[in-house]
Amino acid sequence: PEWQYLDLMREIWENGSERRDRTGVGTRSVFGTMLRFDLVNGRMPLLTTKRVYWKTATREMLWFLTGDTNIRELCKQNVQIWTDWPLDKYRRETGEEISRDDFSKRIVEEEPFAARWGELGPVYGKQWVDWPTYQYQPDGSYRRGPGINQVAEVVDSLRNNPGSRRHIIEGWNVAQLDGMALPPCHKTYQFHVADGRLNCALYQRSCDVALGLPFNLWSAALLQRMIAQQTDLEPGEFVWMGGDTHLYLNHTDLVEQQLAREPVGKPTLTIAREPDTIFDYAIDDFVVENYEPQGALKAPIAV
Ligand code: THF
Repeated sequence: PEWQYLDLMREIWENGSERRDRTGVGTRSVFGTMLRFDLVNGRMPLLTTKRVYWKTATREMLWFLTGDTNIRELCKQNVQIWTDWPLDKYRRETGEEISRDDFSKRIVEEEPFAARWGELGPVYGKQWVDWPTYQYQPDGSYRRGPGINQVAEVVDSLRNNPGSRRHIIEGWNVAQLDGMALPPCHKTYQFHVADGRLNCALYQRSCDVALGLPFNLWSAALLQRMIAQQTDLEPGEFVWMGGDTHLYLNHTDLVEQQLAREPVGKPTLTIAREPDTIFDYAIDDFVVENYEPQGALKAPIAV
């Protein structure tokens, strides 16, 4: 299964179209791609050709499920994968040359600073568990209605109506895109029940194959595993679909080193306990075994 990832990486590097992108770094890109993984026997799409910080990705997923959109709780756990966006904004608006470590420290130690500078806008977590609604009044005005918890609703619909073709969690709230630090990349999750197994498809509109995709694959399969546990289904297939699937031109070293490696071993995930709801998981519930990856490969993130 990991070969699919390496083949995709090679295909983009060798045959992708060079495009200028939002970040100005430049990419090689292929449009419309698919990877499939079978999650039987605890198997997970966790790459072994480099070390993937699956705990970091797991903390991020648990943070999404709380509905939080401020980086403070991530920074407290020393998860810095979202810090660069608020940091960039802070530097642009204040002109101050603060380091990432110092910025993260202020976010953790100073609540008002976090409130002012740590907010990402209505990104994933907000849309997933509190999608805003509007109730239109007879005079054409509207009031805010109660938010929709899409995650809870999907767990319910999987339990009560497994044959439905509408088990969807959507991040792309058109009306709120301009308030988000970054519009959602992994934007649509669809779940599907067949033969007692829970399948999941993820559509990702834009994918940083070298830095983002290893995290995205792990995280989506993790969500699938948690939902399968909550609905008493066996984990089935995980299907990943990419729109603009790209490699940044400054990731050459990572790509060349990773393509020279071969997958080793079959890592598995066990969930140590069954929490009461999908919102009650904790980091220590997740046990990864047989994970002996090759060394980490560092590359700069495009902001
Ligand atoms: N923007 C870009 N350009 N790439 C992305 O992958 C990406 N994301 C999220 C939002 N915007 C993105 C953020 N997720 C890392 C991993 C995932 C991220 C952001 C950064 C990263 O730097 N990973 C390093 C270090 C990890 C660590 O030290 O913990 C790595 O080696 O994997 C994709 O959704």
